[in-house]
Amino acid sequence: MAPSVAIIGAGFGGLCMGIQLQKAGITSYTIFEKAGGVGGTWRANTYPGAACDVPSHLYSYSFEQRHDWTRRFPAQREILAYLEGCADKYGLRPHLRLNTEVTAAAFDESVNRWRLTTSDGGEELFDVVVSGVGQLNRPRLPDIPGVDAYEGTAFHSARWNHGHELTGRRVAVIGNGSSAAQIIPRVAPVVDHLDVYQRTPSWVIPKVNGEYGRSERLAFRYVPFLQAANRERIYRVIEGLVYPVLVGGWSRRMVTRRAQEHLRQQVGDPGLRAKLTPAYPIGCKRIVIDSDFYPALTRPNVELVTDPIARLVPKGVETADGVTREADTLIYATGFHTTDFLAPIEITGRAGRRLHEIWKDGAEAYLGVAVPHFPNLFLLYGPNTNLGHNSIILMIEAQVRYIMGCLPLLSARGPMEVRQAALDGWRRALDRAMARTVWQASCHSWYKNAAGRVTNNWPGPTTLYRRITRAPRPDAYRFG
Ligand code: N01
Repeated sequence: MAPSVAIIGAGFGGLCMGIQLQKAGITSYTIFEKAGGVGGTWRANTYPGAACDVPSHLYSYSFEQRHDWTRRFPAQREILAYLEGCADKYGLRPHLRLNTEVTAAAFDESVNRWRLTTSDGGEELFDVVVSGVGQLNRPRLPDIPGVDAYEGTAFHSARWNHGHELTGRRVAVIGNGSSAAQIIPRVAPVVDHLDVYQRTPSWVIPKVNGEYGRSERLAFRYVPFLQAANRERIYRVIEGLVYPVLVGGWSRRMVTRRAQEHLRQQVGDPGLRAKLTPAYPIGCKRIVIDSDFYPALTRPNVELVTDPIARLVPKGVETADGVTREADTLIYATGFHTTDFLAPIEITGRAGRRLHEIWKDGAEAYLGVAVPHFPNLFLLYGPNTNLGHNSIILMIEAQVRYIMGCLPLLSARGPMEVRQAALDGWRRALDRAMARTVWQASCHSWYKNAAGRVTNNWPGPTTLYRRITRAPRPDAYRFG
C-alpha cells in the first residue's frame, strides 16, 4: 500500500511534491496550507512591482513548460496564475487543506507514524511528512527602538496594505534588498516624498526585461524543440556566468565591472553614487537584478538616507545624527526570518528529540533533505539548498525526485532515518565547498545565521546537486 504523505505548504515545493505523487498514482496525500490559496511566497508578496528576476522559461517546472509567458521575467500575478493552473491541471485541489496551519508534528514510535497537529486543533497520522514551507515566508521587522511608538501606517513588503492609498503621502522605506528595489520605482512616482533608509548598499545589475511578442510565443509553441532549447540556453548561461562569480571564478571581475558601469550610467551625482557603492565583494549578499531602482533614487522627491536609524518616533524616523524625517507611511522591506527553518512548527522526532533544539546552532540536513532522529521527514528547500545564482525550481525538482525515490524504500523496509555519519560527511563536504564562496566575506546577509554560519545556501553548481540527489543511497539510512 502506498504511504500516506503530509505535505506542509502549497508553494512551488509543496505543489511539485503533490504533482509527482499524483503522477505516480499515489493519492494518499494531503497538502496543508496556512493561507487561503496556493502559491506560497507568490501569493504572499503582492507589493507593487513584485516580480521574479529569474527568466520565466526557467522559473517554472521542467515538466510544465508554458509557451505563452508574456514577459522575459515573470510578474508575481503571472507566476501565481501559473501555480493555480498547475493545481487545477494535476488534480491537486481535492488534496488541499487551505487555511490550515500545521503547528506540530511528532513521530509516534508506537505506530511509526507522524502525528500532525493543526491550528484548528485537529490531529492526523501520516507515514511521511514533506516540508515545503520555504525560506522566505516569515516577515522580519527590524529591531529598531520605537517600532511600537510609530503612529503612521506601517506594513511589511510581504504584507502589503492594499487598502492604504500612497498617492501624495510622505513615505519611508527601510531596506534596499530585492523587494525594496522593486517597490521603490513603483512607489516613488505617486508619493509626495520618499525617504529610503539604506544600511548597506546592494550590488545591482541590469534586468533586460521585455515582452514576448506574439510571433515569439507562437514560435515557442510550434517550432519543435525551440522552447526546450531556449530554457537550456538560459540555464547554461546563468550557471556558466553567475556561479563563478560566487566562487572567485573567471566572471567575478567582469560582473563587478558591469555593476559599476550600471551605477555610473544610471546615477550621475557622484555623492549619491558613492553612497550606493558597496564595500564588500559582489555576490556576498543577494545581487539585486533591476534596471529601475537607481533611476528612482535620482528623482527629486526621493532621498537616500544612509545615517543609521536611531529610533522610530510617533511621526517618523530619527537618525543617529539627531534628524527626524516625518513619514505618514512606513514600509518595511526588511526581509524574512530565514535561518530558523520550519519555525514555528514544533517538530519532535525519535526519543522526544526536538528539531529546533538540535538546530539551535544552525540548521543542517543531509543533502538539505533529511535529519537524523527524524525518520520519514523530508525537507524541500531545506538548509543549504538556496541558490545565489540560478532558479530554485531546479533544486526543488531534484529534491522531489529524491523523495519519490525514497518512498519505495521506506514502504518496503520501514521508516528511513538518515545516519549521523552521512550527515557528518555531508557537513564536511559542505564546509570545504563553502570556504571557497564569497558568502564567507564580511557582509551581513540573510544567508548566514547569527553565528555567521551560512545555513541557507548551496555552495556548488546546480549540476552537482542534481547529480548527487538523483537517487537515495540506502546505506546512508537505517530502516525500521
Ligand atoms: O529582503 P533582504 P528582501 N535597519 O533580506 C535591511 C528574494 N526576492 O525582502 O543589508 C535598516 O534581502 C537590510 O539591510 P542590510 C531574494 O532571494 C526575490 O529584499 O542587512 N535596514 C536589507 O537592505 C531576496 O534576497 C525577488 O544592512 C535594515 C533589507 O532590509 C529575498 O527574497 C524579489 C534593518 C532586507 O533585504 C529577500 O529579499 C524579492 C534595520 N534594522 C525578494 N533590517 C526577485 O526575484 C533589515 N534591513 C526579484
